[in-house]
Amino acid sequence: MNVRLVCLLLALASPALVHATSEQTAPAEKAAVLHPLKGIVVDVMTSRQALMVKHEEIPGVMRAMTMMFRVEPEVLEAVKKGDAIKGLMGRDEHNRWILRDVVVVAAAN
Ligand SMILES: [Cu+2]
Repeated sequence: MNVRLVCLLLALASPALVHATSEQTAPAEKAAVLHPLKGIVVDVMTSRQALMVKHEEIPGVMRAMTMMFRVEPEVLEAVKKGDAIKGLMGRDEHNRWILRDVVVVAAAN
């Protein structure tokens, strides 16, 4: 079997593989929907591995409010009270609110 034939077979096979994979993972993908969020860190809750964030409205998802988000441990070191942040909010596999890809857009004075 030459290389070109192998490539052709892979090209023919891959859409079917992608389709099968996306069907199997659809529920997880749905649970992992993330929405852009902007807000201010109200508190760094190290013991709960979470931030309390006063966030702006997320159109179609959530009104503006102050709420807790679980974050990666390194985020707890990278942000401080009063920082303006942006990130992606969603829910984890336990249905808890999470914030991912947290970036400080304006550090607290
Ligand atoms: Cu909220």
